[in-house]
Amino acid sequence: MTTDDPAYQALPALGAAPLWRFYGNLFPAEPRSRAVPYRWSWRQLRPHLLHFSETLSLDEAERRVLMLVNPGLTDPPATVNTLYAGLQIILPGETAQAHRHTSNAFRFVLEGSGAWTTVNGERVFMAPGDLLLTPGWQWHDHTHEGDAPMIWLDALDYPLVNALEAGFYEKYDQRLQPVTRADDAGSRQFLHGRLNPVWLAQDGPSSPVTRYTWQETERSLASIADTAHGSDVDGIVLEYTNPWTGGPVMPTLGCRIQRLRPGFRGTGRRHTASTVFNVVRGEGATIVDGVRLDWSEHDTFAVPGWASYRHLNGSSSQDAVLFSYSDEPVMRSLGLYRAESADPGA
Ligand code: GTQ
Repeated sequence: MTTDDPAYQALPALGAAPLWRFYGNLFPAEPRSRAVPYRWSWRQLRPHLLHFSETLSLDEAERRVLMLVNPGLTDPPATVNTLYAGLQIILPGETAQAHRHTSNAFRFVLEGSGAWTTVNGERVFMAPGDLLLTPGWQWHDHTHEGDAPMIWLDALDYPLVNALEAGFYEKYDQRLQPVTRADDAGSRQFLHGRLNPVWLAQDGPSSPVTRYTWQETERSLASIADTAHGSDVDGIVLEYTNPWTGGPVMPTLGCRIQRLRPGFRGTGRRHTASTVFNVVRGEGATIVDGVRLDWSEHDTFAVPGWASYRHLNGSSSQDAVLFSYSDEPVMRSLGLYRAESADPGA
């Protein structure tokens, strides 16, 4: 059969296609992410965030956010294949409209204090390093009553949810929802994640901890410092957990914090999960498929699925601390998680 066999031309109109011409792309020997390794510079992006905070009101924008768009994933915009990251800024005196969506979301606070997010009637307060959850379909609005701009990293799973054609969105009929629960109730009720309230029952697939405070996170990192070597790949790495299950904080998103000791040079690895990192402190580099991503405080960087990577702490005297989130829970629950040692080169 030759390539100009006229029978090929008849197929599209009949809603058919020859599998043998698509086979290699449909069943690749291994995943090839369209996402590329990339680093978003905090130092370069922050002035643009401040600019838009002065020129664009929150009546003109539902949220004032710069999306962190992977050069390989521009339409629809995403940061890695299944996940999104954005930098959000809110000024003192501002409020952001209450809404909800089926996408799971969280905030990781970078700068400022005095803001809170109200999530299903509970005010959840923010300080740098705090992780605040907004599980799917929970109403959320933001208010800032501090005295300087507040900036945080937003993460959502909308690339995945939209690919699954399960995206729903609804605006609340007032700008802000009423407060119906005690402030920070979710994090206070489950403070340790080891002493759980007996009168409550698991409600939904996500963690009931609305706020994982930096204070607790840092205490956990410090308390383990002289007891463990950690992983050769990731150093001392801790997973934020759902106290009901011990599993990830949300069904589509797992969050971690890791400390790379001074001079740390990680071994290489790859896994099917796609990961986004944010640098809490320190400086260093992550080599991803031969590309060197140099990072310093508050930078964000992307490690696509099945890309080989290794982390390097650039300092011989200071720790580096990285926050990260990935779609590992999705990969695991679907039986698609694979991981192996791999040398990223360079
Ligand atoms: O703050 O609710 O970056 O709904 C994207 C979508 C932030 C938010 C984003 C959102 C939000």
